[in-house]
Amino acid sequence: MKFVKNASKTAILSAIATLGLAAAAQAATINQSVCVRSLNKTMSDGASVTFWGFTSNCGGMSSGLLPGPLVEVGVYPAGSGLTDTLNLTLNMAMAPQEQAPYNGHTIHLHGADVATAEDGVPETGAPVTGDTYTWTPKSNETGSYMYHCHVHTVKHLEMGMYGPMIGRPKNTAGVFLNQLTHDAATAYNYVQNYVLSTVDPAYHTATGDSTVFADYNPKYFLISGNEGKTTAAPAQTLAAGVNKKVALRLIGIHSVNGTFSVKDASGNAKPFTVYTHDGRALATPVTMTSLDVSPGQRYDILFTTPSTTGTWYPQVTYKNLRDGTALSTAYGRVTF
Ligand SMILES: [Cu+2]
Repeated sequence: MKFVKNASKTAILSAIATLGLAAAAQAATINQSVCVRSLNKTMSDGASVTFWGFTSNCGGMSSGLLPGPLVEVGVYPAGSGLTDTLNLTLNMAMAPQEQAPYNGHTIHLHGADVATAEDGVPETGAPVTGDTYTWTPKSNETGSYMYHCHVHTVKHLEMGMYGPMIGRPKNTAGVFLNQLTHDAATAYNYVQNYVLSTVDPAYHTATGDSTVFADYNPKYFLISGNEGKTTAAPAQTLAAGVNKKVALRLIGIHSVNGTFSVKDASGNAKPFTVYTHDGRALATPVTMTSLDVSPGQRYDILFTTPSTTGTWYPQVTYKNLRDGTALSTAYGRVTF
């Protein structure tokens, strides 16, 4: 009897130790710092445009990134009681900035359900001299988000102050899943972020309340910071192989409209399935061949590459905000 009692005590202690270790591995706190640095980019016509980009490399001589570094936060299954916590810190040391009243920067976690104090909006009291922004995503916040500066947004967003932020499913052991949501049907072999943005070079030199900001005439049309003007020079590439599931996260930081499609080398549109919209799973996934992505919107889509080798071109046709006329198409490339 005594032996059994001792054994069970040992088992209980062992179980407690195991639980303690498991709990430590489950919920993560992600402490990530970014600062702001200039970068000069030579565009396809040879013109140089100055951007302000976020980077996690805050050394004095570093350059900003366009878009900023990926921020990924775990999202646990409903009912697990587990949450990851993101603490995203804006380090303002050596940041390029405008004169008052548009001095300083913030980070707005676009689409994330956060308290006003974490929202990075100066008009509702957010400091512009650096801060830490906290997001604890709920179980339904699987999908693509973005972070961006919310000071004089018309200028600072255009300057490149944005980056992708992902609410990515984790299992209860705290391991990231290669899925768009907690639905196993969203499993993928490959995933890429397609950050959509546009550039009106006049906005990059104008400051304050310049009348330049009264109109928007974009000249460059980007996917993840690159122009990708032709299928031969795509903005981003993926070597996927045949019969693979490819997920693309469409993150609309552009200031015009955009239509996304996936076409083969002959220009035939290929079907893809939309699983999430604006950082939430769709109740019913939708399969389509053309998807409009408006400024601020995000969609996560999946397609399966064919069983024979070839090339498809995921692409975005940017369109005039007022009348919908096509402005330019930016291409990606997936080989299989
Ligand atoms: Cu800013």
